[in-house]
Amino acid sequence: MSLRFSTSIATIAVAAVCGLTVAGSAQAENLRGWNVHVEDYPVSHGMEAFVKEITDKTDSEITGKVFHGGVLGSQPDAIEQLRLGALDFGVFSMGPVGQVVPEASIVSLPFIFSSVEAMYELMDGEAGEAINAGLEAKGIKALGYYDAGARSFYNSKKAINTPADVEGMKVRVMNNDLFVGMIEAMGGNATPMAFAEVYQSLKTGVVDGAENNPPSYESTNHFEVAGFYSLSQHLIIPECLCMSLRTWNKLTPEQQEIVAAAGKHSTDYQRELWQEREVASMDKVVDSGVEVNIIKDKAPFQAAMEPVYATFLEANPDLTPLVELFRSK
Ligand code: BDP
Repeated sequence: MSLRFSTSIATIAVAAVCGLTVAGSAQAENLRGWNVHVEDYPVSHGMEAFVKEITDKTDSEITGKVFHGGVLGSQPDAIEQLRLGALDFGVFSMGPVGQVVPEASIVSLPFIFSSVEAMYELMDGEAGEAINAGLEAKGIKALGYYDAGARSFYNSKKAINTPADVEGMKVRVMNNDLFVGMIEAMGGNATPMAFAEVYQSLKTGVVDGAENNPPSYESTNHFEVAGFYSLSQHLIIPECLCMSLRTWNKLTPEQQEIVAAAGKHSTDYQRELWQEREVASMDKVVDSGVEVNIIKDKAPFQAAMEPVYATFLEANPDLTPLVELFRSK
């Protein structure tokens, strides 16, 4: 609360100073970027490449700094800050974004994408544009979709092979009601919690498990305190390289073109890095003794998720055609 307050005061103060000193000329921008991940992570490298390209192509008219490791606050807070213009850009999982933008929740429906390739195709095409319009209506400009692979369950108790294995388990989820419904549909107890708190909560038994992609499971050291990783791959959630619409609207058309191109290039770069890191992360957790099990038959998990779709479509009947479009590939 107090952080948000002081940040907005600072923003107003900076805006006032800039208004006085450079009125009438093209305004130099120093963009602030939010990132939840550690510095050596595909998202982080993608964001750094984005800033570098913008700085180079604008001859430093626009510069920027990425604040890694979630030091500027939790993801739900950062999404709000970005909408207000107190943050200029960030990479957000569409999971928590969906709590603000209903369209964005479509990509958080379990098993909505048949594969990561289908996700790329849909997000880069007409379906992605429909989501982008929803984001824009809430003050968020999408510049590209990073890869975050597929999320699977991990816990400290036992291997999960069927939905019944989740029964009675305390599972941490990201901030979106959909994920609470997802765990409850299998008889588990869902706890929405900030990413930064998960390690300690797993360690002390506040939760039994969580779910994430291999690079996040590995880079957070969650594998050290939750040694069963069951490859359910129930969620393929892309991540948005997003800019505050307020920041975007301050740019000249030429600057916007540069920023959009940098967004596209950093997305291509991140997707390449992602593929490599997924393999490296799996190797690392397997080498450290994690018990990984592949769930070959995902049909029981898919069937268990029907109530999640029903609840979502009941609350958002107008999004039915878009959900169908996403399910068509
Ligand atoms: C990671 C996402 C990150 C989320 C995190 C989480 O990259 O944006 O904050 O999962 O589970 O995979 O909170």
